[in-house]
Amino acid sequence: METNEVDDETINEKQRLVSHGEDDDQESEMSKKDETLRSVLDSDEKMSQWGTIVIALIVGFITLAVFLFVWRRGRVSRRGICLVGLCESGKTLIFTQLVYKKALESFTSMKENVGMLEIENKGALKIVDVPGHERVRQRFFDNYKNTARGIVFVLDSFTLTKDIRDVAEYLYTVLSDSVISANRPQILILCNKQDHALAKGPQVIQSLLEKEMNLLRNTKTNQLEAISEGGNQKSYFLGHEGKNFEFADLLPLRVEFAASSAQQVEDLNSLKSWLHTVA
Ligand SMILES: Nc1nc2c(ncn2[C@@H]2O[C@H](COP(=O)(O)OP(=O)(O)OP(=O)(O)O)[C@@H](O)[C@H]2O)c(=O)[nH]1
Ligand SMILES: [Mg+2]
Repeated sequence: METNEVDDETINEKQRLVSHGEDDDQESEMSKKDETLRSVLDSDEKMSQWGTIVIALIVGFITLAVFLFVWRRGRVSRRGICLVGLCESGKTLIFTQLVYKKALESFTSMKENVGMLEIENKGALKIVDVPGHERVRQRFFDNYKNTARGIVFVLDSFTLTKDIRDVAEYLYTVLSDSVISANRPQILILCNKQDHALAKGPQVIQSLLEKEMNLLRNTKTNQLEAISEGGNQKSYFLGHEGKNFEFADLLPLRVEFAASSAQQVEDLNSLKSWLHTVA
């Protein structure tokens, strides 16, 4: 009798152990399934993150491509070179030397001259001689400034000391023009009439102009402050505040200086090499 009871207990214990073992198996299977599900979900999440990154990259790339296309088209379509400067500085003589390859005597221009100049390996540039007369120069400049790839500001290196105020005024107007600030054509200040014995050289002219532009900037800022407190004086301000005016501070607008004499075509070589880099 006793032996039978012990046997029953042993069997029960065995059955309990077996069923416990089955529970463990089921649990571990469940946790395995959980893990698999989690890893599937994780990989789905990673995939969707990658998808977002790839889409963002594609959108960024397309935006950049469109921007570059529009920018390049704008630059390529701008093939104009505007010759500006006071009356008698020599713009028309420079124009005839470049376009017609000869020196033609001219009178004060009241309208623009336009001609094409082929630049080796770079295509043609449209040269525009803008009259210097005060009454008409702004109108003609406005007509051509949008297409300007470069601006040549011509000055008479002999009469500069006498005309410095007028030269600086006109130069200031050109450099602070909103279209010029936006398109940033290359600027060359051409110190013409170097054949004159008393002509000043480009370095002296640069420092004289910087001093004059500095005075002019102070006058303009004071005038604007008097007119409107906190008005749009920013658009007239050239260079860095709290520092004397320097052409180098106009960057990214690049302003260079060169010397020339328009009577002989070979004395226009510095202008020609500048045109070659700009084209
Ligand atoms: N000695 C000398 N004379 C020059 C030089 N460049 C121009 N001239 C003379 O200066 C005078 C004026 O030249 P223009 O080319 O007509 O001047 P501009 O800048 O077109 O003047 P506007 O049409 O009034 O704006 C002419 O008699 C030219 O022959 C130069 O480099 N040296
Ligand atoms: Mg002229």
